[in-house]
Amino acid sequence: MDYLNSRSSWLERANKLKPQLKHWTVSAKSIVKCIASESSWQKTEIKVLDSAATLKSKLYKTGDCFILDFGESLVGHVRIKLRPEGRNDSPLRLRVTAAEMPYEVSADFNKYNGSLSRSWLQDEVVNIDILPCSYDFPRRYSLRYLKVEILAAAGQIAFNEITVIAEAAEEVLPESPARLSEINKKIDQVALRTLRNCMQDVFEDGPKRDRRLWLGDLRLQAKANMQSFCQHELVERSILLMAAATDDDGRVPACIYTEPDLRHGNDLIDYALLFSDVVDDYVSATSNLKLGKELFPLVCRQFELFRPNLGDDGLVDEEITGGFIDWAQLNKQTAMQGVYIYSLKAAARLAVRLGFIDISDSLKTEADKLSFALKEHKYDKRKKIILSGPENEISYAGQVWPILAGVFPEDEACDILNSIESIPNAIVPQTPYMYHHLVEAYFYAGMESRAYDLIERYWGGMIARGADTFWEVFNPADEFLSPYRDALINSACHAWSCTPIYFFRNQ
Ligand code: RAM
Repeated sequence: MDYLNSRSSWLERANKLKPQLKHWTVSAKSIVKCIASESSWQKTEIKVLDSAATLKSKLYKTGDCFILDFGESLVGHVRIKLRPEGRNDSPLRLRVTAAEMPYEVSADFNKYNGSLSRSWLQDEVVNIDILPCSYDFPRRYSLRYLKVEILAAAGQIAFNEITVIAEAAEEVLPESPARLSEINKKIDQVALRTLRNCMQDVFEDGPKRDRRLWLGDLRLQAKANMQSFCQHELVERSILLMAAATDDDGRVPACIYTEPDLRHGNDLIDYALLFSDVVDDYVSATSNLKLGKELFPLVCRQFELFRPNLGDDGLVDEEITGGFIDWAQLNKQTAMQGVYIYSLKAAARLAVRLGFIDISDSLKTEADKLSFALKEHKYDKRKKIILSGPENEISYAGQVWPILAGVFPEDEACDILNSIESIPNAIVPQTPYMYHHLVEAYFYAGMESRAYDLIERYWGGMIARGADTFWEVFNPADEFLSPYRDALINSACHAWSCTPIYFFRNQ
């Protein structure tokens, strides 16, 4: 396992590719208030009270509070310039709450009851000893709104200016293709902002949470980036970091921590398999065959680690665990079978690029064997539906992944995607990650107009509910849905939602 010895050199090279972040200053646009509204998303509506330019002439005292809207979702540091009016003999105590969503800015964080740490929520209490001053908050926030509460002041306080010093590896959003409809241009720009705000030292999954590199998110970000910002060095850095964090068994992590030192985070077997697709996309975009050759053994190692999950019948274990697929209660057998075949085929493509023809052939043979087994044992030919696990469960994920893996020809894939619509209890996608794959399956099956309809309905649906970056979780029928038991912790600028960029330019 030679590649284990390469880990330190991969890390060194990744460090050299650290991007110089761009910084720009954005002033608050309006002073707003939140009102409870049954007809608004998450029951919260934003009403504009005044232009933010009027802020410097307003005076605030202990107990006062105001909310600013920056007019756009940003990632960066908040800067507050303030001056005392009248008595100035004590420190000033403020609480600020940075929020991505209207609901977040109005909620009481003390009632937070989610499964992830409360510390992800973006509020802070600060004591400012000397006034007047310009104060930069040390923590980086992902925000559109900022609530400022004056907890204790000697006299009155005026805020001369409140700005965000925004930061990301890119600043300017590329233009949308001219041929797109107005709504698709809007979707594209929101998707570009989502991707831009996640492009930091690495491709983060979400700049509010988890603020780190996940392989499944990286795969989609890299596809979108390849068609838009073309920041290949950030992709290379992210791939090298993933490879450098491989454990002693040769397992590529599902996520990594880069600070204070590189650490291997969680493991997810589907993400590890999809490493082949990430590397293949990168090599195809950059022709960097040298890196492809270095990483190829690691790509193949993920398959070796996965193979104990296969039975003699060529099927993935029917109760397989350890894969992500989607945030849904789901039997993952056939989805994982699809991911495995898809990943083998990506590695076979990569092998051809690298000139490893024999290896490519044997990867394809394995993929064909598993495709045959799936069709033989888990496909209801009459109903045109793929069944998963001991209970023959039917889910979108269980159809979509085998379709993307090329197990079925285009017309049959189309039949399958039509059949599942008439099955009342089929398990539906829960996240933009799974919706991305459903859209891709529609394109594969030649169902272009269905693909565009879904983009317009789902991603356009977020815009209709106020989004200017796309969310981690979106189910129009369940506005407080959260994989973490409390929607306050959801991320509203989430990498895996940025892929309309890719569809609009790739199809
Ligand atoms: C969450 C994040 C991330 C995703 C993993 C599986 O922590 O949303 O984007 O890849 O789950």
